[in-house]
Amino acid sequence: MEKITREYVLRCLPRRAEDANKGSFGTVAAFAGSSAYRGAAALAAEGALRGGAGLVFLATVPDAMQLALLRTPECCVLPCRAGADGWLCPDDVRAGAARFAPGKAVLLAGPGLGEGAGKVLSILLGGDFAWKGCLLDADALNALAAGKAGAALLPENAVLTPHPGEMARLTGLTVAQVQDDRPGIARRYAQEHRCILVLKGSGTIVAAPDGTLLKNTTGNPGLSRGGSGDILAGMIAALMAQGLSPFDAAACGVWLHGAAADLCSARRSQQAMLPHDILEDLGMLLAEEG
Ligand code: NPW
Ligand code: AMP
Ligand code: MG
Repeated sequence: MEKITREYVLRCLPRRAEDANKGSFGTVAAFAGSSAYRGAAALAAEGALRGGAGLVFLATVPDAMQLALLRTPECCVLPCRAGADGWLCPDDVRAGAARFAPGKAVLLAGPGLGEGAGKVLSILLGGDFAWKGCLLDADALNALAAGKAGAALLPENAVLTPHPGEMARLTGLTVAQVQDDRPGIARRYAQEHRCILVLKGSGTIVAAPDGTLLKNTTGNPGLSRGGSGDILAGMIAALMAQGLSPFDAAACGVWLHGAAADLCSARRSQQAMLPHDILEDLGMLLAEEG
């Protein structure tokens, strides 16, 4: 299996033309977070902003929105009440999605959505909206696995970013079985579901619908803490918004996320580094490589 190389990533990375404007770098529409998981919305939005998207819109409950805007006021708001059950209000999710012209925005859904993910996903993928691309993570994957997304159809070439626990839910296998044949399981799922499957963890695998596999070699156990995956989801969605193919965006996203984490651990230690710290290192990495 081939590895994701620095040269491949540098070849794919979007260039920012002198006469560019924010419209040149695409829009990410993130549906994330809940009162229980406020940080996940902020981290996904921040990952997308630092990943280079021209505009990042966030739909989340008010207390999570407050946190996201405190961290990154660059984030645009899709107002969303908390429903009676505490999760994102379905009517507001529909109204938020309706703001984007067909094919305009890359959809990012899942981080921190909790039990509300099924309803959210059935609206976002229910056929009323045409997304430029689609990235599903965390509870969006759990909802798919549990059949809670109703008749929602997985768009072709959607990017799915499960960790081994989520992959086990998607496939009905145990985590140990998933870990025992990571490449085979990732490839089979990508082929059967016509999606880009990113099986996270040490040596992340990126699988394409045609059976192509790539393995990542960057990253370290300093990433083994809550919030790392939420940032990765934002970074990959931002690369899709900037025009990379879903497969290239996934491969470049995992490589950059891991390479930034490697710089970060040298500066802060694997023990003390935090997921949002790596965005500082991502900036240094891109400044050097650019
Ligand atoms: P274990 O525990 O090792 O046996 P869940 P979650 C397994 C949000 N977050 N290798 C693990 O197995 C997310 O976005 C919000 C092997 C366990 O079974 C979600 O919405 C944060 N096994 C929600 O929380 C910060 C692995 O998976 C299971 C593995 C729940 O997401 C945190 C745990 O996964 C979080 O991002 C590996 N590499 N990785 C916030 N600040 O708002 C995982 N497993 O039950 O899906 O829980 O990933 O924490
Ligand atoms: P999540 O579990 O969704 O927060 O995602 C965790 C992120 O951290 C993924 O990008 C994983 O690939 C990465 N990660 C976690 N543990 C390790 C590890 N031991 N080595 C490399 N990357 C890791
Ligand atoms: Mg996660």
